[in-house]
Amino acid sequence: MYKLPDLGYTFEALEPHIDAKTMEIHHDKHHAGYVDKLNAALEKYPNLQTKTIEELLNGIKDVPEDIRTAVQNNGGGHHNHTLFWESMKPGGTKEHHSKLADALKATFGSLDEFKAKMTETAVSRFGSGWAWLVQDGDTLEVYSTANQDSPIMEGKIPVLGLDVWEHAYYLKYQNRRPEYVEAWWQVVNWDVVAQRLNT
Ligand code: MN3
Repeated sequence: MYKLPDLGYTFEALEPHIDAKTMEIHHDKHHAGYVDKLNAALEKYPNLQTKTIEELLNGIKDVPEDIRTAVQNNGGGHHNHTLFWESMKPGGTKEHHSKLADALKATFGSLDEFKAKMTETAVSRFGSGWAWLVQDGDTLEVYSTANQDSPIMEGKIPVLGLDVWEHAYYLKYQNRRPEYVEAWWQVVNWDVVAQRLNT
């Protein structure tokens, strides 16, 4: 059984950048729904229930066909959102990690250029999906996935993910996705991003 993780902070903790009502619905309804549907899909496959969520997503092609789409959508949704909550912190943290800064500079030119690329990727994602910073072997890459597809399904390691489904911002920002993305940068927990890069 997969479990809905706690946020680690209160619903209103990310105000004014991300509003409390959005956080409450996003965590308690959307994320909880992915977890419930994932568990329901795995009910008749006990051997899959003991896998970590990463193992499950990494082996998505081996998941029985009758539940593969359900696992892709809801398993992806579970992992993506868990990573998303952990990637934010009230007030954000400073980007002072030298190894992370060096890696971003080597790949994108500078931290600002990385942010611009991630922002552009998030804003231009058509419809529902995610913008990602991923590690693929020795290289870093920014790209996006549709729906709840996880980079893990493609053998990539998600380092930072930004949810650009409308449910992530519509109550406060309506159609103004660029404003939401700009606000989100204010609450990024770079400590966690740096840790992911090191593993
Ligand atoms: Mn979401």
